[in-house]
Amino acid sequence: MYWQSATGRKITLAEGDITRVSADAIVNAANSALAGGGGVDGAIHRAGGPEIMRELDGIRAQSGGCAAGSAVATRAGKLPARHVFHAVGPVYRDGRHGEGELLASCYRKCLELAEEHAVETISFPAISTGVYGYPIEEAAAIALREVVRHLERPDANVRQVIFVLFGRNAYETYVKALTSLSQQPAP
Ligand code: AR6
Repeated sequence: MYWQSATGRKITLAEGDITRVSADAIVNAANSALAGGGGVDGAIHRAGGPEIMRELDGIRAQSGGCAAGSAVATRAGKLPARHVFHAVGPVYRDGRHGEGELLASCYRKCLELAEEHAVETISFPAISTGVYGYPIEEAAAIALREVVRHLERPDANVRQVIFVLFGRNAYETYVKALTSLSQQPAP
């Protein structure tokens, strides 16, 4: 399933493992210590090899880590990509602690990094919807809103965003969110 902007830029939804999908940049759902972990973070480090963690060690030594709502870039090791953008999503409490703004900010920061690195294709997992507990329906709406906004910018270099969703339920949730977004009249 996909969506296309008036300028021909695309959002694609895919079900699967993000480490198997080629893109100029792959987004990771990291933690603020940039220390690696389970979920998509574990899969990215396993598939990408130790080079990625070595680079993160350098970033950590310089700046101590990465705040929630932000992201840092490394090379991609053995992954089918040039860059990994390690985004730190919010831990979901009850939705009244700024979680929505922090999650939106993750997507904006990754898209900013994409523009800085002349990225044309970028893949995202559903940041914060695993261990961090963000309800996936709400997270999908935020992710799609931020990406559509970016792709509608006349000066955007990014031309394709791929959401790689882990499991049927996540995929179908995104399909619903994208369908309802496509049915809304243009602002
Ligand atoms: N490809 C695509 N999506 C995946 C994959 C994969 N290989 N594996 C899991 N997902 P999570 P978070 C989905 O927990 O909630 C880590 O330990 C998963 O089903 O990976 O942001 C970090 O180090 C879910 O929909 O990330 C942090 O400490 C989504 O990716 C913490 O977890 C995100 O789930 C971050 O938690």
